[in-house]
Amino acid sequence: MTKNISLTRYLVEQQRSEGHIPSQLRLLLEVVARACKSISQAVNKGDLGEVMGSAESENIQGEMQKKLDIIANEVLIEANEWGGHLAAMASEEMEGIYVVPNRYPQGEYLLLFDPLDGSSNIEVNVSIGTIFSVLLKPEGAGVSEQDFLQAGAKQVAAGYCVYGPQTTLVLTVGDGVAMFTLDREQGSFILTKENIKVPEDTIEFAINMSNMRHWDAPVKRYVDECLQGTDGPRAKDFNMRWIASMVGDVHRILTRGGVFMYPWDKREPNKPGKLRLMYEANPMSWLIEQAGGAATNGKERILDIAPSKLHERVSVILGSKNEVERITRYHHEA
Ligand code: AHM
Ligand code: MG
Repeated sequence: MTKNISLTRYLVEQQRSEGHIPSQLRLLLEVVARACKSISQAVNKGDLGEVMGSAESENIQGEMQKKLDIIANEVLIEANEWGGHLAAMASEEMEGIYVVPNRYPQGEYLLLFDPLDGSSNIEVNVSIGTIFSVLLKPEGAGVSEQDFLQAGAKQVAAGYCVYGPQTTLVLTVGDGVAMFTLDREQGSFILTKENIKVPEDTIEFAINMSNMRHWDAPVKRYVDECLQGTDGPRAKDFNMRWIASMVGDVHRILTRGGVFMYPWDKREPNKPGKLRLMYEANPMSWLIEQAGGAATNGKERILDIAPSKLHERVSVILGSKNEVERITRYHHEA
């Protein structure tokens, strides 16, 4: 374990010696981390606070919102709107972009987030999290939704905070992946792992098996071969996990390897997938790539996809490199 290096110190060092982050980006990341601390507090209260249950409203994706989805969204907006580091924000929970109000100075960054990912897990006390992605606003006056439509490869910072048995913030600014654990006594995130590497091989896969009959042939082939274990072409037994919180599944993969899939399926053939490109797939894909893994939609690197709308969906296959490459090959062979 690294010795008591706070997130603040880590970011200052990244700024000073590595030159990865300008001061405005450092401020932005500190503010996001502070917001995650507040969200963690709210999540922790559970039934003791006024935070549980449905908000009786739907988001733009037609999904029912939980009270905590809305609380987390508000915490992130309120924390970030006044600092002068942002031009605008976009969220899974808001239809359009949120432009920083005129009463505050406008910065040069754009922040996207899924304020509370995996919210079906709130009531059952299973890990949930906040996912975020940071882009630079293209030059020019004003800010519009069009400014957000940049490929994931353009991200300047990305991360998530998982609210589980521990609250852990995981971050990349393009110089590898670092993990920070929230020390509740100190009230700060402390660096606990650096230079995270996802093993290239794995015997663990994560997919919602109940959708099997709806999958495409390449995904069926891959999972079927895993299930055959030592009797099949892979000649080894596989293990399966599905947390139903992408943050939880990705966190496991960054910790011990594995492959995560939420592929396109026939339930809604017109949608490319369930997960959203800009604030779920892109930040997670960059973290995974920064840790030596890979991320595709089956055919194309996720980070290369040019988005055409803010809430665009995408098929996601990410994790240990050799498995992701195998699944991609199955897609090309099909
Ligand atoms: P959410 O952002 O509305 O919470 O949905 C995203 C979540 C992911 O975290 C998770 O991987 C997936 O949806 C689980 O979906 P399912 O319930 O279909 O297994
Ligand atoms: Mg989500």
